[in-house]
Amino acid sequence: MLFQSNRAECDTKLIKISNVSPTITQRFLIKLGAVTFALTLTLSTFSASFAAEHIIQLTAEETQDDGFGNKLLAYKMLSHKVNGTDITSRYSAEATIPGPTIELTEGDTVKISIQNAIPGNNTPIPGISRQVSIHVHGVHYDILSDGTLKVINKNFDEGAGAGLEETYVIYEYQWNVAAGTAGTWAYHDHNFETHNGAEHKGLFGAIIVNKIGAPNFDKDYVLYLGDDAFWGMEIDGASKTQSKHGTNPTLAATKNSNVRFHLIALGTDIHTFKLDGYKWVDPGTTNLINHIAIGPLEKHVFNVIAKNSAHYEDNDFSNKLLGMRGKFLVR
Ligand SMILES: [Cu+2]
Repeated sequence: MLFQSNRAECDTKLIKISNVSPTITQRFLIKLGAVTFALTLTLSTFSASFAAEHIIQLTAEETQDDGFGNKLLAYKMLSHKVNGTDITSRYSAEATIPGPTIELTEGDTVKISIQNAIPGNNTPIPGISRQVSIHVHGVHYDILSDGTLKVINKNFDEGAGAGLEETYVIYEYQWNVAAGTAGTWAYHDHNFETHNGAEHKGLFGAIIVNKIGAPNFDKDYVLYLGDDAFWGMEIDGASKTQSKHGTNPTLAATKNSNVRFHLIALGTDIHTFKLDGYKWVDPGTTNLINHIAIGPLEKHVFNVIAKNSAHYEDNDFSNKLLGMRGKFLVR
C-alpha cells in the first residue's frame, strides 16, 4: 500500500527558445506577448489577493443495510480548512447522501484527499476495483487528479483502496478553481466496482463555485434529480451549516428571504422541474420561466424571493407517478 503523492510526475517542461533573430511579425508577437504577460500578471496578482487555499479530507463509508442486504455508500467530510481556518463544523458529522457541498470562489486552489473506510476495500481482488474516488466537473485539474481508473487515464488508479493495478490508502487531488469556472458542478466516484463508479449507490456531491464578490443567499438548496427521487440538502447562508435531507426533502425558508436553487440532474431521465406559483430568470437570458427541462448531467441555478409555501416537483408524467415532489415551506 502507498500513500499517493501524485505531484512527482508533474514537472512542467520548459521549451527551449531559439536564438535565431526574430522577424518583424515575430517581434510584434513577442511585444504583444509581453503586454499580455504583464496584464495577466497584474490580473493574477489582483485575484491572488482574494484566492483561498482549501485543504479538504473526505472518506467514503458504507451506510446501513436496507434490510435486503443492499448497502449504500456515502461521502463524509473529515476536515475542511480554508487558509488554515477549520470550517469542518458546518458539515454533517455523519456520512451523507448527497455528499458534502463544497463552496469555493473563483481563484481558489484545492487539495482534496479521499480515504476508503469501506470494510475490506484495501485488500485487492483480481479484476475488481474496490477503490473510491472523487471525479469533479467544472474546475481545472491535470490528468493525475481525474479520479478515474488507469484503464481510462493511462496513469494511475486514481482513488483510495484496492484498484485494478494499484492500492492507495489515501489519494489526493488538486483543483484549480480558475477564472471562468463559476457555477454549480457535481463530483462523484468513478472507481468503485466498475469504471463508471458508484454514483448510483450514493457517492455524489456538489461544488458551488461563486464569482469573486458574488452576493450571499439566505439559503442554498442543492437538489439532485435522480431517476426516481430528488435528493437534496439545504445550506444556511449565515452559518453555512449544511443539513442532511435525503430524498424529496422539505426545504425551509423565511418569508421574503432570497434563496437559491441548484438543480443537478443525475441518472438517465429527462425531468421537468417546477416550483408551483414561482417564476425565475432563466440564467443567461432576461426571460421569466416557471419550469425547466433538465437532462442527464445538466444543471440549472436560479434564485427566488420566498413569498409563499409551495411544492417543487418533477412535472414529467412517469416521474410524477414515482412521487418526485417535495415541500417548499415559507414561514
Ligand atoms: Cu461525471
